[in-house]
Amino acid sequence: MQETLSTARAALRKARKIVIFTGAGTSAESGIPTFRDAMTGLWARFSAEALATPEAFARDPELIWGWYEWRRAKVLTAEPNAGHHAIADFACRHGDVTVVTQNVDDLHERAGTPAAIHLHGSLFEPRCVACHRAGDFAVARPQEPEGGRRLPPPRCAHCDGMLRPGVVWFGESLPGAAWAEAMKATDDCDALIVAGTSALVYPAAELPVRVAQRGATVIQVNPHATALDTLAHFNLHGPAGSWLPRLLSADD
Ligand code: BJW
Ligand code: ZN
Repeated sequence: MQETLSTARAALRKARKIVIFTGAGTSAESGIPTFRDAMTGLWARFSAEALATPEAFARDPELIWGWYEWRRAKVLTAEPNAGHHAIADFACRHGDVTVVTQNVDDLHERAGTPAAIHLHGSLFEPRCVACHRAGDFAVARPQEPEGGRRLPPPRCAHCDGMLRPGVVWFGESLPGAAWAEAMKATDDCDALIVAGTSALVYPAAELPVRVAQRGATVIQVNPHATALDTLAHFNLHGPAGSWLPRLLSADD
């Protein structure tokens, strides 16, 4: 693995434009469960795929709002880990790095990454289902019961419509500007680092595939096998909090 690391670092040194593409595994060491981790408490009998849909919210808004408030509370009390910090330091040091994330938390920003592109929205930007204006959380809610609870969504200050989480659910389009920017950066880059994603969800999972298909370098960081293993030039098998600092450090 040491040799893989050295060769991957050498490839990065040669790259002018770099994209770092992250998924839920990047925040796992901050104590945020990944999307496909088994759920507990009120949500134990559901899969996340079944809850992250417009249909689930329409059917039972209190269940879905409660799930997102429980997750927002977890993020509010979490701290960025060594992987987030390594990415932020590298992005600030290097001339041309674009960070693209599928994560709905704000841990890249809190680690100091200047402008992460969020493909799947944010836990912190609710909006009105009726007039689509940005809304406010009724309460800061840093604490939620461990098992979670049902919660009624707050109402829009403008039209009294129901607020929904500002995330991208299955069957919904990705935010156009974020997707265009992510595609442009990946189509232009010399190397892409993909960390902590199962690469199962499209269209986001297309990004590393496009880079590999045109022959640019793909470096993957993940403790488990993914669909990208055969496609990546370098596979660093292990946690992002250990590998990213070693991959991205300034030391020779
Ligand atoms: C560690 C670690 C450590 C652990 N260190 N690593 C083409 C083919 C097939 C299907 C489709 C297709 N195109 C579109 C679709 C449908 C669908 C889709 O992709 N379905 C798949 C499940 C098959 N896509 C969509 O619906 C998208 N919209 C769309 O395409 O619009 C156009 C359209 C409209 C209508 C019809 C057709 C097309 C929207 C996708 C939105 C995804 N949103 C979610 C939820 C966000 C809100 C929320 O969080 O609740 O985004 S789904 C969920 O998955 C979330 C994540 O961002 C995303 C990716 O998950 P991620 O990050 O990879 O997490 P995990 O948990 O899967 O993996 C964690 C990884 O970390 C693992 O590999 C671990 O090993 C690793 N790990 N510890 C490093 N310490
Ligand atoms: Zn409204």
